[in-house]
Amino acid sequence: MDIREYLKEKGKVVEEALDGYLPMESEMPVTLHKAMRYSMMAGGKRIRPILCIASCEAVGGKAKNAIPVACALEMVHTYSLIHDDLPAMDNDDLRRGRPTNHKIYGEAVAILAGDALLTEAFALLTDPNLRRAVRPNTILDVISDLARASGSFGMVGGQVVDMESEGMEIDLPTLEYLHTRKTGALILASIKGGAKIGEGTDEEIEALTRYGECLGLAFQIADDILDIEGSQDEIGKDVGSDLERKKATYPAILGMAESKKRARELMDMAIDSLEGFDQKAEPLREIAKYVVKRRS
Ligand code: GRG
Repeated sequence: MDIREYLKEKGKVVEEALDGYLPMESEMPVTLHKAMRYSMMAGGKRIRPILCIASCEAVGGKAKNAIPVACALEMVHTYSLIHDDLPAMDNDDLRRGRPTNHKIYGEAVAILAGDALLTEAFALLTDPNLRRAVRPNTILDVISDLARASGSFGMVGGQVVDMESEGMEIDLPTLEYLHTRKTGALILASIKGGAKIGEGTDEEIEALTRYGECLGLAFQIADDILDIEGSQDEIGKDVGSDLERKKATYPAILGMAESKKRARELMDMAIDSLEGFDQKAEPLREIAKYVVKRRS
């Protein structure tokens, strides 16, 4: 299969759905809604929503039912990027190839746009269409997973450990602890969310959890490598910012060659986890290869 074509096609489905779910720019409060749409509709790989849909389809579920969950995940992810770019955190000027949210709308609105996206993401998971199509307990389970993945035991917790590690020498277990939470938790929630909405069996969800854990870490290693080897055009943000901020990264701790080896090992382990799945899981296998070999 042509993974680039697949990502383009599913990305378009996600963007159309997001366009429908997000408040219109003309709706009051106009500035807030413009700021939310500015970052949401700025492109991005849409890898979390696509993983959610691919995982749902891998267990034989309907992609249509995964769409609200996929969009909620992208809203949580985009909120985290807006807040991560703020002067109080990474103080970045560029994101997704454009000026960061606070550069356009100011810090206060950027904070509130992030807050609103996080909140609206959970409102979206109570979407009436979703409630008609999927059992309420399954939806509650997905909401619980997303909340845990985003909160102090997940992404926000990982971000705090990351901030506290800046300029310090940390060991590999600490690095893996923070990345499993900062980046890995939401990626894992995307995959588990899709599998649950698709009514996967316990064994399937367990296998996909292993896939998600490996993929999340592989994604972060690839991101660390791209921060050094990518170009600004490819990654849509400034290059070398991790080094400049003395951030703990895989290349800094393991060296470049060993980091690339570790990413490939994790890719192989992710693909091996899908052994019991048929060709419906082919997109997930290809996404694992794409994540490690990507240039953007
Ligand atoms: C501020 C609560 C809070 C959390 C921040 C996700 C995050 C935690 C920070 C983002 C900074 C960063 C570079 C993290 C490393 C990996 C990562 C999440 C990269 C960005 O995700 P992509 O590559 O971005 O999927 P696109 O733009 O393609 O969606």
